[in-house]
Amino acid sequence: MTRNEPHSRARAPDRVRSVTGTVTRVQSRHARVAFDNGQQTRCALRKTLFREEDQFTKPVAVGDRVRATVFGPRDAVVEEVLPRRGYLARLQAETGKEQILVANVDQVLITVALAEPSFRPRIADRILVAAERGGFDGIIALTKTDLIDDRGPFDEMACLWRGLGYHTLFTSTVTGEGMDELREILVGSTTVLAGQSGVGKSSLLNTIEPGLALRAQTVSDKWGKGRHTTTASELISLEVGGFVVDTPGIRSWGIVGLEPSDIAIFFRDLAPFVDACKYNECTHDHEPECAVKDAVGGGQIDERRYESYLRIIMGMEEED
Ligand SMILES: Nc1nc2c(ncn2[C@@H]2O[C@H](COP(=O)(O)OP(=O)(O)O)[C@@H](O)[C@H]2O)c(=O)[nH]1
Ligand SMILES: [Mg+2]
Ligand SMILES: [Zn+2]
Repeated sequence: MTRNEPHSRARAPDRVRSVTGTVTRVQSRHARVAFDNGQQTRCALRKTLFREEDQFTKPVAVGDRVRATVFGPRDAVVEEVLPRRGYLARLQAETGKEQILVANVDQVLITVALAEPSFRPRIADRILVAAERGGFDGIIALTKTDLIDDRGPFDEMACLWRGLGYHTLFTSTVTGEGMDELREILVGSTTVLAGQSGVGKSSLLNTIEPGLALRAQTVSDKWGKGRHTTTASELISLEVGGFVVDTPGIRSWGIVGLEPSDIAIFFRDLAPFVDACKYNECTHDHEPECAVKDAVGGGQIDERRYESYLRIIMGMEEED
């Protein structure tokens, strides 16, 4: 009988419970689980969870809902991963397997500064592709409103995104603008943070809950860069309920494995037109009889969004 076999602990069967919870961190043979009653415990992973033929690099991912058997205060085993609602993943080149960064993501909070660093709306459009592909909501926070005088041009962009159905809000940690709205957005959901460095992600988190940003730093940030090429992420629980995760790299991972002709269907405004193009593999760039280009010309698709789309496919061709 090995130390890890559960029947060696069967002496107190009245204390053995089956519980569900959310995985907040994954190690090679263990996972930290936030149980639904609020307790967090380091759990062993049942050996049967490890299957060679699996499409994923690990059997359990951050964000997974799991069922575990609890034998005692520090003694629990993850038995089963409950069905995933979708996930954010990258392809591991060496094995061809998917590395899940976060499972059961509800939304990505795309953070774009109005100034310092200068406004770069195309980054948001790019991350929105990842959200559409992953099946979760894209929310855009336009930060540092206290630094600008004329909000007109930014209001226009906000209207454009809102018109596509993306919740867009203005924030400032200096004036407090948008903070109540942001809190409501985060409560009870699993939110992935995305955006360039310096746009104010950490400041937003700390305004919501003091000290949160430090806890939400990625494991690789805390333990030194370069040690992990595969970045480990960690789910941070909010006092108000819900989780946040700060995962760098979503910008490029969102489009990994896609062909240029596959990108347009993840642009909500371009997608309705792609079937009407003459060529099946149309990239909506140089091809004749392209319904997407016609829609741009006819004003049904905003030129700024089309430009974002073109930048993405041009970047992809450069990477090949
Ligand atoms: N004026 C102003 N500065 C901000 C705001 N939010 C963040 N900053 C500043 O921007 C810099 C980068 O912020 P930080 O939260 O670390 O950005 P992160 O890299 O996205 O986490 C810091 O110097 C912050 O003080 C804001 O709303 N207004
Ligand atoms: Mg930060
Ligand atoms: Zn086309």
